Amino acid sequence: MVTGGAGFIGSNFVRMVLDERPGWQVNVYDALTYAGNKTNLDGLDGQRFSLTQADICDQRTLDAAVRNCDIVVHFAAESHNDNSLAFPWPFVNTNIVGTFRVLEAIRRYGKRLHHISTDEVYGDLELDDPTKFAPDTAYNPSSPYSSTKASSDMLVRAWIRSFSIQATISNCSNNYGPYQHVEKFIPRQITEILEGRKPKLYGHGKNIRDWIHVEDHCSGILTILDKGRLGETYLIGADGEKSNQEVIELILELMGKPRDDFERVNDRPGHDLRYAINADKLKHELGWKPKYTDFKQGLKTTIEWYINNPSWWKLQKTKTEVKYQRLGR
Ligand code: NAD
Ligand code: TDX
Repeated sequence: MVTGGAGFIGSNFVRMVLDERPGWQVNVYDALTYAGNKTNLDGLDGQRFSLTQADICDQRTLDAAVRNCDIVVHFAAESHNDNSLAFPWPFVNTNIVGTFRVLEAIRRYGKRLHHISTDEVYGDLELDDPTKFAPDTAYNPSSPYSSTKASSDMLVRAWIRSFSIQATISNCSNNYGPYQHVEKFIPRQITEILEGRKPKLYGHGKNIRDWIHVEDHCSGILTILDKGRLGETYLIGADGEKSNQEVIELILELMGKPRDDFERVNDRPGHDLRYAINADKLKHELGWKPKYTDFKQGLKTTIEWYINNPSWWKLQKTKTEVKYQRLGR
């Protein structure tokens, strides 16, 4: 069972599972919020795939779905920092209360859980800090989004210790690739250019994110499901640190525009400066390694996906830019 399986990473994960695990059945459990899209799951094998459209906060429906599965991979979340600054409540509700509901269902029916989290729970690093986030780094979240994800991780840890549920956690860095909502940095810039506008860089643009292709995140999760030790936390990252300005310049170059053809817009309040992941535990203990080590190439194929799929993003684009206009970003 994959909660949030109609979203960006969840739908990529479902596709990978159905391709690579011929004996597995997948039930996507997703409320189809503004971020979930049924068409992300178009064309999947109807014999091995089903969709339950429901909220993780609805304990009855959730219990019925969990009772019928072996493993829950829990992606469902409110996932966008800018939204969390404008309207924090859905983040508290889905990310904290919703994860509590998932944990109670897991406890009741004795199932295995893998909880999907983020590197943002660790706060941010200075640009010149030689250390990276590791599994023993102290939690220090900054935004309503990251603090609710940190809270959800704490609940999972407590349920592991107090109730001996069978669970693992992964904290991954910034993903990019096909099917990412256009509210997020990379698809927003690609689609701004495709609509004849300039990319939008927040503040000074020196902020660093540690980019990983979504398929590498998904293969990391599968590795943890196959070989991960119960009760453990694994960090997933592919050594992809780039400043936001560098990424915008690369997108412009790949789309045949001058590298300085972008605008600077208002900064995000409380904007984290830098994230960086040390994924040694996953690499050395479980033998995982990323496939997409050439960021420029991964970005090129991502740009091609957005060029080839305007009907997928046009409607969400209009709504998203109305939201950004209100925020002055
Ligand atoms: P997304 O916003 O694209 O998808 C979230 C999905 O969850 C959507 O399909 C939505 O309909 C569903 N959902 C939201 N609230 C729900 C609810 N109450 N009940 C049921 N379904 C609900 O998000 P994403 O980028 O695919 O992120 C997935 C997970 O990965 C999240 O937990 C996020 O914190 C984590 N993560 C994301 C990144 C990243 O770079 N995008 C990096 C690390 C970790
Ligand atoms: O238009 C923009 N211009 C800009 O400069 C947008 C949308 C963003 N930015 C900056 C803000 C960040 O420094 O780009 C960086 C990346 O922004 P987002 O795509 O919003 O990602 P981030 O806030 O880093 O969080 C992401 O990574 C960790 C995901 O959205 C989270 O779900 C994940 O947990």
